[in-house]
Amino acid sequence: MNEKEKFLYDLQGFLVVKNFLNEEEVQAFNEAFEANGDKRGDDPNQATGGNMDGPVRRGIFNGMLSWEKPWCLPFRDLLAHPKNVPYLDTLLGRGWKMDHSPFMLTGGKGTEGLRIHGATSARFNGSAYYTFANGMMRCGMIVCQFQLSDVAEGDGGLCVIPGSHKANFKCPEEILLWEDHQEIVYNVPSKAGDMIIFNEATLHGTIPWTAEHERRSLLYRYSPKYLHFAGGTYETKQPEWVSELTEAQQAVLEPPYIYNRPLVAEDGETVDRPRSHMP
Ligand SMILES: O=C(O)CCC(=O)C(=O)O
Repeated sequence: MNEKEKFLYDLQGFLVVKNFLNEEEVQAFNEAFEANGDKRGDDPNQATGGNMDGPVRRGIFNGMLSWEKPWCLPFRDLLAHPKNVPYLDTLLGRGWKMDHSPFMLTGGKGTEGLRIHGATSARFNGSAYYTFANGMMRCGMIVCQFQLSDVAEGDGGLCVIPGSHKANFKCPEEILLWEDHQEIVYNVPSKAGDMIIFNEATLHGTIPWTAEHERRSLLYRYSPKYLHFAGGTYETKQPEWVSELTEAQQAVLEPPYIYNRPLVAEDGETVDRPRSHMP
């Protein structure tokens, strides 16, 4: 993570990494979703009023890490992608983990949005937070959103309120519902292959989708080694198929703990096993 990226993430509470995935990787994900179209469900999270409402439910895919081979493979390869290791090390410290099962948000024109949410700094939140101390950024859960189709500003999809990870006051309801001060809400433009990293403390949500083409955003959420945000997956034990993964991928699915933890190395394939618990 270079100095410009650190400046932008610290300032805004999110960062766009252009061309994170190459064309072949984007194609592999899109092919996997097309081959498994029958697994699409309705997102249990629904819009709750204001300008986030829309006539169509958001579509969601999940469980991709255990899809039949070869469809699960690109998703497994993304767990400890070597290009992502420096971002995760810098934002979470060494020893980060998958928070819960990755999912893909999708939907065509008319798909509803989702109310803006996020912890901010208005009160101490031990699971979704942003701190800077001793020259280091540290975050609670963060979201890596990989775009599999293009998003122009105004198309809808992910929106953020830049800088709100440091906000000290409660966000007014009418802003959360995108009814008032729309000018502070940024619908992040991005291309297929880009990665947007944002902090769960940054106010964020979904603007209803207006483009003719389908939204396709793949979300991986990571937490520091001592934390698990969302219950239900990879919280207390490894999945049955863990032996099919590389050492690094296995380390990413370890439950939260610190002592004797394998730490993903820069190559994204191997792990370091430091003797100290304070690497
Ligand atoms: O990308 C989006 O539509 C918003 C995702 C979201 O709200 C979340 O990850 O908590």
